[in-house]
Amino acid sequence: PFLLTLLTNETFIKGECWTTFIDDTPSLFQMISSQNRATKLLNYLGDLVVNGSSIKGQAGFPKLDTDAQIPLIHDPKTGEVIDVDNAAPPSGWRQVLLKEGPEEFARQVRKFQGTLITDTTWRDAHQSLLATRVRTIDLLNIAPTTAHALSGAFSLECWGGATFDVAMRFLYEDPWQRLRQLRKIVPNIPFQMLLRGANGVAYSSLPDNAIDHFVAQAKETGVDIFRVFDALNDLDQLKVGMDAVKKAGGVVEATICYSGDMLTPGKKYNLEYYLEVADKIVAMGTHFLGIKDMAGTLKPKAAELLVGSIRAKYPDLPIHVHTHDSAGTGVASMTAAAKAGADVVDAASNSMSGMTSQPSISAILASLEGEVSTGLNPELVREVDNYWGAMRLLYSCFEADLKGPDPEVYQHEIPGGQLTNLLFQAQQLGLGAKWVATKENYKIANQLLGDIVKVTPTSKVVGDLAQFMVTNNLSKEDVVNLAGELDFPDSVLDFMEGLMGTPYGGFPEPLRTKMLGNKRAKLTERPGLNLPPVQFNAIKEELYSKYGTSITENDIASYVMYPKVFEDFRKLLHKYGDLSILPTRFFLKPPRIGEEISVDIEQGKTLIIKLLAIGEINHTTGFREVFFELNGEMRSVNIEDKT
Ligand code: 3PY
Ligand code: ZN
Repeated sequence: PFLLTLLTNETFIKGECWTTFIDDTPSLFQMISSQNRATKLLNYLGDLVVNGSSIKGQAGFPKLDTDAQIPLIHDPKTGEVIDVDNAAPPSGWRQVLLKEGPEEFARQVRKFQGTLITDTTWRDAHQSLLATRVRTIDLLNIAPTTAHALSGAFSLECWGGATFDVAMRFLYEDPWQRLRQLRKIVPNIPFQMLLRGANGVAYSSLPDNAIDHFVAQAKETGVDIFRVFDALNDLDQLKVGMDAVKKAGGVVEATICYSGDMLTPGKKYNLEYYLEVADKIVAMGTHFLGIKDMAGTLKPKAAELLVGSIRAKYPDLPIHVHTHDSAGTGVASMTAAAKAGADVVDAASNSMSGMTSQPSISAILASLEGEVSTGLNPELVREVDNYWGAMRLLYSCFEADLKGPDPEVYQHEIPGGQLTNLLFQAQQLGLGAKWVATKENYKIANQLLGDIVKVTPTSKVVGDLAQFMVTNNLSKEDVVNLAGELDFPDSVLDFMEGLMGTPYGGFPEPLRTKMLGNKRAKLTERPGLNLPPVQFNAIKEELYSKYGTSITENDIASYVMYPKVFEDFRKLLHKYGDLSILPTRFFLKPPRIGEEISVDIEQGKTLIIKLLAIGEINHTTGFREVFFELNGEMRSVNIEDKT
């Protein structure tokens, strides 16, 4: 049809005005562009049909075989259905932030009579339960409803942590586009991200100017509140992230990472230690103090003691507590934190809560009912969750299938997201029987490394060492005795070199010296001081020459954070186009013959695609022709059969 349109275009026939032809006939070129996009999409679907899903970590197909329904939510006063697509959402805490700025916003949150809620469903909950695989389209679909139903929330945690690289690496989507699109739909609830201090959203330190650039982009694209942590509670490393947020004008939530159960006598990380870290963070200047219990080892009594002690010392400091429900005490711990004076606690939508995720939002509201107000309406919260129940089925192929709480978390101290990840890996490798050995060796690896605070990236170091020990059948003594000869995982050597900062109490010796040998030097100061600054102009030139001038500052930030991941993502984008528009069912599972797929490629433009037939393999080329109907017309694509 394009050729036909072109050949019948009068200007084209007359051969007139070539220079203005493009400007005068934009519809023709929009047509080329959308046909091009449609062809790329058919190539993805064709590949899915012939070769199956290429999504890493996918086991089986979604259990949901229909479109998920968007739940209707009701006005609490009138009982009428809220028209979420057309009615503006009620103003929320973001309006306070935009009007008053970060300091006054923090003051007003502190003054709120009660405890507010951060909903982590869009970030940590799916990072912890579904291998971070929830796609943008499924967040966008529920965003208008969420903006209404959770308008009183402190924040939606929706970005950062593992979502950044997983989006490009495994979902073939642009994380910045996700943020921008969500921001447009949710103008009223602050957006929160997780920033790994001087590591940005990567696994070891980056040059300081890379962190500044990344954070400025994140703020500009839609993040309001930055939960900044350092995996070793190394304050020099933490400060890099905090300073970047301050420069960008964001809300700083500098965070203490809570490791292990401080109520157990003799623990390295005890109340005294945490109060000392809190003092130093307060002295550096932060809008909020975060407490991040990444493994879920903060028992209710410890929450009461820790939050209560900080509250007594700093009556005006807003405190935000984060936990995981791995041991099953999440609701009790958050309730205790709220009663001890926490201003904000984290929770996840019910169907996305529990176990390695955050505790259930409705259970927390019920526990606090009549005693502590939260600014949320329990009915609306419940209504939104119907959607997440369906999402759990849609993403069933990424479930680690944890069946219940793991009280052993007080011993192994594995962070929530990592616990499911390790279990999932053990199952996929057919090493289910080695799961107990993995947990046991995780404890041993932690001791070998000097009992460190474990959260990304240091938790990966401990996990990698544990798996290395299991795979190579090494005991604690073997690691110590053979340290100079063994070929340790890179992450372990990075940690020992000092590329993730310095652990409290120093590095384990003589193990560090033996492991590093003459392969690596020992850093004596924070890594960012030695890393050469990123040459942004040179990078821009390089990316322009590879991908053209449509490269944005967001792209540059992605490249600086994950060069290879970004380049691989661009290759896929070139091959398949923007796949974020494809409904998840058909992103993960081939359509059946005759099944209709509806894809909104842009506002007001929908493609209706139907798989018609799969051709025989051509034994000379190894390709198959796959036939589709696209908006009523027959189209075919040639796909290499790799099976
Ligand atoms: C991350 O860094 O991704 C985390 O979720 C740490 O808890
Ligand atoms: Zn977490």
